[in-house]
Amino acid sequence: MSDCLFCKLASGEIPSKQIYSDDDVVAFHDIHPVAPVHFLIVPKIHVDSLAHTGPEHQALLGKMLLLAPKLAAEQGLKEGFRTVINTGHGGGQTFFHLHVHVFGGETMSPDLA
Ligand code: DGP
Repeated sequence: MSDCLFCKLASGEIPSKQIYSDDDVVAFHDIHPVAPVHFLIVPKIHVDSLAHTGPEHQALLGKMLLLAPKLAAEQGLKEGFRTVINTGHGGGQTFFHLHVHVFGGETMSPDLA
């Protein structure tokens, strides 16, 4: 996906404030944070969205979710954090490369909206 912004962010072709990288996954701070700490966990392979995953992505999805509490703790989110995966236009997704939002640093409303 040569024209995918998140592929370029994940490969480092476009710079970001990166906090984690391994062979499969990268995490970097969101450019438009909605909380004092807001980062994204992104696969290095291109997958459009959560709705485009299948059994072949089980290990990757597990790795992404297991990274959320680890990186949240490293970012100082001692009191908790929120994870969001926007999926599709109806789910508020604006960049069609799978990513997990992790944010916190202030008391979050229990409301999902
Ligand atoms: P979503 O709506 O779930 O597709 O979220 C996309 C997020 O991506 C949005 O919160 C802003 C973030 N974002 C967009 N462009 C960039 C960028 O160039 N760098 C970084 N770090 N984040 C970006």
